[in-house]
Amino acid sequence: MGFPKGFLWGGATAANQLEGAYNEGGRGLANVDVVPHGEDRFPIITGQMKHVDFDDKHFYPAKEGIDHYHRYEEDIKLFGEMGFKTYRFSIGWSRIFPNGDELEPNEEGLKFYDRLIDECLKYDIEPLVTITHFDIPMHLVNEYGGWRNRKMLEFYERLVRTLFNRYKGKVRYWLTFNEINVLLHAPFMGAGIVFEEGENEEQVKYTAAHHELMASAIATKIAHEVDPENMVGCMLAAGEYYPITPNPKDVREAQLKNQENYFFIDVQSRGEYPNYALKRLEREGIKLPFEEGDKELLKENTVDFISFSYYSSRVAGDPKEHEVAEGNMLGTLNNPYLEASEWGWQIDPLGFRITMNELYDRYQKPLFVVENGLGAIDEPDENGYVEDDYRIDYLAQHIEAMRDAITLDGVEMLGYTTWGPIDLVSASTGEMSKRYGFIYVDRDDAGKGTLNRSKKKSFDWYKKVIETNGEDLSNN
Ligand code: BGP
Repeated sequence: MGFPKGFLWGGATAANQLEGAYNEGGRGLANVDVVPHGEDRFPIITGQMKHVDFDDKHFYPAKEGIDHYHRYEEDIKLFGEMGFKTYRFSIGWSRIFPNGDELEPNEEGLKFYDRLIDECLKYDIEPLVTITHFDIPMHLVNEYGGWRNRKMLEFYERLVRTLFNRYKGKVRYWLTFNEINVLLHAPFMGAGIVFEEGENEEQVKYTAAHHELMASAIATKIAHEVDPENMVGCMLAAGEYYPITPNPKDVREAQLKNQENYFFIDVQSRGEYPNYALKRLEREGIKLPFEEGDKELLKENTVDFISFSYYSSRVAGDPKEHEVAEGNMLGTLNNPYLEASEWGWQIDPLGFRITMNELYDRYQKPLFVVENGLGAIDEPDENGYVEDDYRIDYLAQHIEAMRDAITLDGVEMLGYTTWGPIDLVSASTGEMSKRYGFIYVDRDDAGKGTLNRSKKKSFDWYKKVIETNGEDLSNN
């Protein structure tokens, strides 16, 4: 007994990390366009440094991405060759509504996604669409302050209505917000927030959180009205926090960290704010901007499935007493039992199974793994071929853990999409050298290279995994 019949194997990407063509087809500027590669990236994505336009000092990798906008046919063909059952991609909001507050969509932007979706369907690939993956039209940031403003609900509603109507019968699986909990850790990327000096940042973040949660419920409502066949999911940056020791203080700390993340999914899946959050926010003097009807809307429009990304587990405890691990947007201590990637992300396949169990126990809804993978440095030969056994190892161990969760623990699972089946720009660092793909893309961190695509060793390996529905994970 292995993976269920019809299990959706595939890969996942995000518009701003691969499309490029940032000023073509009538597209407007987006927050993610102006986020550079280099040391300023972190203060910018966290909203600490105001940087809302291009300058000459920085390199902006999203401008060209990997030029998928012009090469999507070649890319989807390669996904088809691997036998993808699904492809997760995101919509560039500013392609559809260049400023975000127009009344009518940009037809040329929609035409691009028409072609992309038709290309998927040609290879029997089920599209899995993320409505927003860390992107907001820049005009909405400048004019309205991003998701701190309730006006965003109106703009988002117009976007989703357009998409659900246009792709009715073609797209069934939708995700409202990528890694919604990341808005607490990277508020410019997750919610278009730039902090004003001296303002209460927690208040701003939870105001934006309420607005995104409301927007997600509105989208779920409309999706079901337009087509009852639509399946809407929330999306969590997952990875269970372990306590660093059995000291109850550490266990409590891990519980709090987990609650901070589950908070979003609790609302999206159960339809109400959890008591632990209401009490904590009240204690901290943070006011949730509830308006009449919000409670009912949240309650009546819960998601159909729970999707999540998983790269690593995390460890909680006192950072003054224990070593802190590097390289993660959501902070963690070092786990002495685990090896780490070149970027310091700790590798924990059993943690994957633990996380799936936690999520399934908590929500009792089908899960969908929509990101998992290893960011690593690849060294291609002269033909662009990479012997990426390290990537195969990582993925095989995680797929095995997922199989255990399904077959031994009874976790209900819809599918699995690896992150970045084709090399693309890293969200946290802006690098190209942090590669996840089965397909190598000739481009470096400074934007040099032919952009040629070539298959890595993992390409044929993943093809075999899909062909055997996860039975054969061997590397030979
Ligand atoms: C998730 C994001 C993706 C993606 C991935 C890998 O947080 O949803 O957009 O990029 O992580 O992270 P990175 O690109 O920073 O290595």
